Amino acid sequence: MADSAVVTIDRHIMEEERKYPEATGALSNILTDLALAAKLIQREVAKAGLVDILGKVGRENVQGEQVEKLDEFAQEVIYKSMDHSGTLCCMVSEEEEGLIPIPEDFPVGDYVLVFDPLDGSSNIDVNVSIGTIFSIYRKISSGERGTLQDCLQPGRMMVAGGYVLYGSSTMLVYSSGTGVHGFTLDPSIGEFLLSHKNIRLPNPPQRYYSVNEAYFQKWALGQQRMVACLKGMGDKEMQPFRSRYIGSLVADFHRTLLKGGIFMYPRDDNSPEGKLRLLYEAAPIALVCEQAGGRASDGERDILDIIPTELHQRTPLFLGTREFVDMAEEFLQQDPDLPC
Ligand code: AHM
Ligand code: MG
Repeated sequence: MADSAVVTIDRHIMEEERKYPEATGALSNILTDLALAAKLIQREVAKAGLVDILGKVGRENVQGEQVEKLDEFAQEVIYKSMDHSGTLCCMVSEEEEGLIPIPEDFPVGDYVLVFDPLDGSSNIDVNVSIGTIFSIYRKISSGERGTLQDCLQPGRMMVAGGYVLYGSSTMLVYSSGTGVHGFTLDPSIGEFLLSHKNIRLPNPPQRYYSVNEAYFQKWALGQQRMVACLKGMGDKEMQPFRSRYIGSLVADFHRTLLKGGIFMYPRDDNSPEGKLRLLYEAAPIALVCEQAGGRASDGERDILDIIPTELHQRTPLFLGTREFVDMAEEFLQQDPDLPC
């Protein structure tokens, strides 16, 4: 690929596919369809302040949370963009309780799409960045149509994963296991253009920590001790970190990817398993993080090694610069009374 060339996402996906002569083109089709869905969602997100699309629908999703209208729109757009291409055997979404079958009258394929159509939805009506998170797995069951077994695969089996960030610009960032590629939507031509080649977490990183400290009292002592130490309140001399927290995973991670630091959503007394969902949120972000040279852990093991047992399983999440995630694991495993 010539360095000076303007590379659209379609061209990039095609050029990636050519590296694998045995590729059928199905994965490329899925990524291309996802990019189209992202543009449709972006168009509505950008209009959110203009039209009467805001406000709650007045019912709860399977997580027991209020569903925003844009969530429903994003869910529908992704489903409709992906249901007919003959590349997927089923889908699962954070917004739906069970497996989403491909309609009987459409052909099926060998891949599973796992997605969170619009994450960080509490930020929609305050003009703060939100995102779509996706991952793609190969079907492993013998049947033609997907089963739960196809959806409950560890992140290490992921074929591709990534996210779309609806921020001051719209970006699509993904990895299919050969590095991380970032594309920015040029609204004047409606194309995602390759803007961030082979993204790596910076070294040296910014010393940023990102966590919702309102839950401090509900954390385990090791977690409390770690954050106190990051603020420079420990006994040892440690250059204090700075704090950044948006409350929108895609945006908090995207900053971590480009600047370095650590993002944490630990378990607490109210959420003993953490809040974030392993399949829809943690695993795809973990793939991008690892592929960019970072680490993603639940405090004890790599997120990508966890074998899910339930579609809506939650997990604690620590991710970002490798040495900071290692440090978090040490804090969580040490005697909380130790000085830092
Ligand atoms: P959602 O799936 O309901 O949008 O919730 C997920 C979001 C993440 O984007 C973010 O990291 C987290 O919830 C913020 O939670 P909190 O408000 O507890 O800090
Ligand atoms: Mg979510």
